[in-house]
Amino acid sequence: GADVLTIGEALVSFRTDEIAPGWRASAHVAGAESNVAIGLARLGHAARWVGRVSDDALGRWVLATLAGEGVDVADAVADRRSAGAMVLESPADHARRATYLRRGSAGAALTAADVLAALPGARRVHLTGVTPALSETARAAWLGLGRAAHGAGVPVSFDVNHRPALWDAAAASEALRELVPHTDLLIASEDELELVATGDEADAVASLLDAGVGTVVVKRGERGASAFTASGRVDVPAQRVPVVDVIGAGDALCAGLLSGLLDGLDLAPALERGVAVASACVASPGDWEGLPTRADLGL
Ligand code: CKP
Ligand code: MG
Repeated sequence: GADVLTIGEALVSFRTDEIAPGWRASAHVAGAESNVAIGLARLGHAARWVGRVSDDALGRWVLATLAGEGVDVADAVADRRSAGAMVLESPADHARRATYLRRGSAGAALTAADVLAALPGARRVHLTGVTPALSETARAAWLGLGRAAHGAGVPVSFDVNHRPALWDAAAASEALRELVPHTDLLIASEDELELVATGDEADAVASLLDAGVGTVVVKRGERGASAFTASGRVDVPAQRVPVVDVIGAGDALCAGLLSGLLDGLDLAPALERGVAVASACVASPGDWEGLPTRADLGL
């Protein structure tokens, strides 16, 4: 069985300096959940990714790339719709300079039946807030898998990953809060907390813990990350690295954190591994290309 099952849309990402007359781009595979799966595979874990990919050369290239990184894609579904894509100008500035071409894509056609079939045997499930923004069926797949996993005692991690280009904050908040009762480990950046809970950071974290979330991780960018549980708090500073490309850093943190938990580490050293993997991601170009192996981390 898989150590981690994750679901979502893998995108064709076109990177370019600037969309200007005569622009050229290079094509990469992207997608928050597939980034996490690659990060886990590089750290030696069995990662299974399920999503719909276009039934054409692009979809086959996406699957071959993930499989080449050691991700189990046997349960991925081919769909006659087009591949989802994004065009990224100047990678250091993801939030403002990503243009999505993913409405009605193959990835957005994901269904609950696609993903529930992959759950048996999984040790953990990892979900992000990108998937429910894609379509009603993807939202049902996301919530249905979280509910089924949590109900079966399989720990669910949830990276809030708000994408303002896909939906507005009110719609996102309503949908994202539905997964909270089924979440064991919630990961949010400081500015994403308000989407899933009310009040300042302390109040928001307390209400999430009250709602049954076992661990809340707050990401603070170059100031590191904190993890909160009923029994206390740990703070891990970021490593000082040259900032080459911050895209994928959140996914990298999730991969390292989940890796540590799968290895049986306590929360503090697991979060330290998450921050180390995120630092390696930030210091190298690409959403996941620079993610470290165990040897790179000295493990
Ligand atoms: O939050 P992160 O920077 O770790 O996520 C990056 C990914 O899936 C990136 O690969 C992109 O394709 C996306 O987030 C997205 O849908 O924006
Ligand atoms: Mg993120």
